Amino acid sequence: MREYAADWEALKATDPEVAEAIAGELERERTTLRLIASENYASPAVLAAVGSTLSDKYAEGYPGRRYYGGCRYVDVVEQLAIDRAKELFGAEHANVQPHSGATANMAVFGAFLQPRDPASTVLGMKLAHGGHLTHGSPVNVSGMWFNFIGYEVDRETEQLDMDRIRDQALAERPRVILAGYTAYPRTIDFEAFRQIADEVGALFWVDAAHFIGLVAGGAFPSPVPYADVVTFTTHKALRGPRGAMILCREEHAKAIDKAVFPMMQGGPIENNIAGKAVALNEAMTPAFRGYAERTVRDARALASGLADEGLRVVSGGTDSHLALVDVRPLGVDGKSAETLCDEVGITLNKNQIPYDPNPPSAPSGIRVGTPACSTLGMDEPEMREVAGIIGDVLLHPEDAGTKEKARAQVRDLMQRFPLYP
Ligand code: DSN
Repeated sequence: MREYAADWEALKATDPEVAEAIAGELERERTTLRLIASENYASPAVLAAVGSTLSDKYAEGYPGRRYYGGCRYVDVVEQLAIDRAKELFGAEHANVQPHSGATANMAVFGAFLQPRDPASTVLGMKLAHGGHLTHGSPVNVSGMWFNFIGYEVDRETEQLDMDRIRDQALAERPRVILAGYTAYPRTIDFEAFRQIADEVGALFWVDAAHFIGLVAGGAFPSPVPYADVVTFTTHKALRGPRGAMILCREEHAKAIDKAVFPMMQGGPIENNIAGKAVALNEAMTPAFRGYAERTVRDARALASGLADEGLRVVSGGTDSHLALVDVRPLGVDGKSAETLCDEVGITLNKNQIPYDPNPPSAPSGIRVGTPACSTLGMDEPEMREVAGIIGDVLLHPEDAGTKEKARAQVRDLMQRFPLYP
């Protein structure tokens, strides 16, 4: 039998317009520096699984319990993903079907909360302090249908204050306490959260999307021993395909599985699940541990380099893959910093900082992350170089010569650390 997966020549011949856009994106990725904390580069093996013929198969249900015939091989793949997730993270149960972080989080609501029920309260971090859209934002179903109460970081340290969170939990008696953020650079005391949850009789949920890859590589504390349920995307620091997973204690397994399918989703995307299985296998290797450690080392080097350039690093540093940086000391706001960096080939996010006096459209900060740079093999010297480029560009926003030099430096850096064969 002849084996077969994604075929670039077939795409080019059949649909040159789509092929051209994909080629353009690859060229963009090869010539610009990726500092978006939630982005990465999946391996060729992960991409091959995603581009495979498993895309053609319906498989509603779970391995061994499907609503479709012909599931022999997708069962193998999905069971491999489940077993590897359980082994890698030491979890009692894994559901690998969520299409995205948002649907994984929806499944948690479906499993444990009732819509429009005042008693179904969730205590989570405010979006403006580093939370996420699906953690109770009024424009998202989480905030429209469920009763979220927000905690904040401490105004002085810009870090979590577990005593204040405990006081809030004692006062509000939430059903669920949520930790895990999109713009919080420090470690999270999962044990302290567990104790608070036990004290008030709440479930403890961690949205680990940003840092689960670091957990896999042993470079960040694991929430799994402490949390009832852990949700995460697979395409960020974990470096898998676009998608998500849920880990939980055995006692919640049935409720979570039912909430994913049939409550929130229909057919699982088995080619993406194959990509998740491949990524989990890669995450078990010593090379992945090296990458995870380098990611944190790089983030620390980048943060301290940016501080040397005169920027203010929120909370004074980082323990993870990202840093939140107040750009106002250089006389710019986050929006113009994002645009200026984009002009020289560095992609990053504008971001609000805690207690930001400025609106989300023109916030005071930027968020920088190192997973993609670390995947390419960049280390501390390169991060200092990058900090210097950013500092130069933000200090001389009108200077065409500075920008031209910065663009050349970025291209040179990307040539030294080439992306994809
Ligand atoms: N959009 C992601 C991020 O950039 O942090 C979170 O889902």
